[in-house]
Amino acid sequence: MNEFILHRYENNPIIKPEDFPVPADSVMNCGQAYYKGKIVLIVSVIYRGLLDGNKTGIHAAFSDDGIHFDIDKKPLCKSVDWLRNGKYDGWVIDPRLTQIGDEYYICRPGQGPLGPCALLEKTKDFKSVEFMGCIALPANRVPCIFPEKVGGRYVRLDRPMFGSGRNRGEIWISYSPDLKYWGDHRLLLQPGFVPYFDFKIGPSVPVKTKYGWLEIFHGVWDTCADTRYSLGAMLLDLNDPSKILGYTKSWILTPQADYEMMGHVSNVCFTCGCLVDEEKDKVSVYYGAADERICLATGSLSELADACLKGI
Ligand code: BMA
Repeated sequence: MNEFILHRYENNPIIKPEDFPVPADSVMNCGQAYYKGKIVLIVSVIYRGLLDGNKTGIHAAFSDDGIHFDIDKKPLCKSVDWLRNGKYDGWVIDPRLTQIGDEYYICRPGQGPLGPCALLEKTKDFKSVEFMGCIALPANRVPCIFPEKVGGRYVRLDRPMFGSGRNRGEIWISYSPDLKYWGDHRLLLQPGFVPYFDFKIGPSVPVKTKYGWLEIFHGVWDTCADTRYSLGAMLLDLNDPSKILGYTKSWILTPQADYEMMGHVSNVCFTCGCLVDEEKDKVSVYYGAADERICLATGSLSELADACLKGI
């Protein structure tokens, strides 16, 4: 059995609702990237009351040491009125952040009656975003775009989902010439395929490493009382990411600390990505704990890669 685990930062949580520069009820989760020598998180938050008429928003936060963050007061992303008839953007959460060159792409769910569609925005400076459109029909929760083209095409992982039954979401892979039109869809991973996530699984933004594309995913276990959100990992072939090189045989982080087991939604460890420092052999995961605060867990990249590969 895989015994690899991510190690919690001892002074977790690192961002709590009371740390927010505007009144916040819950700090849900965050996209993560390197930006001008700093770490940038784009943090989704449920406001206490409304901020300029919005219940949710996404704020950029910057740090030199990865622990102390300056959080922008003004939201980077908020609800966008992009449809002529009807509404698909009521709940601004779960941002997946991908750097491609000097541009940063943000993919987030546009919530509507049939479930979420996927909205794409981009920024260069984390001060404002350009809305690029809807890149997946409902119900599809948050495609995660790879940071570079593979074989001349953009690539993404996404999570089509269905309303009932045991399998309520699985990970697919697809390709695009321009980030807008996507096709060549293939199934990558189903919940039953990973023994510890029986209900639904979902991707985060893959990171290129010398071992392959590192993909941290979340999986949901449906207990008789509640659900439990844990993290697992897999490695995908660098030249053909539809090929799984291996995945962890058990979770690498599961709710065990008080701040993960109690909160807005209890028993949740949820991430939108991870950061890798190959020189330091380090993986850092900024994750949402119990949908209420941002925490940090780290581990050895080579040990995690080994844990994935042993799962073959
Ligand atoms: C998922 C997402 C996450 C959340 C998780 C647990 O569907 O909406 O934002 O952390 O549920 O509530």
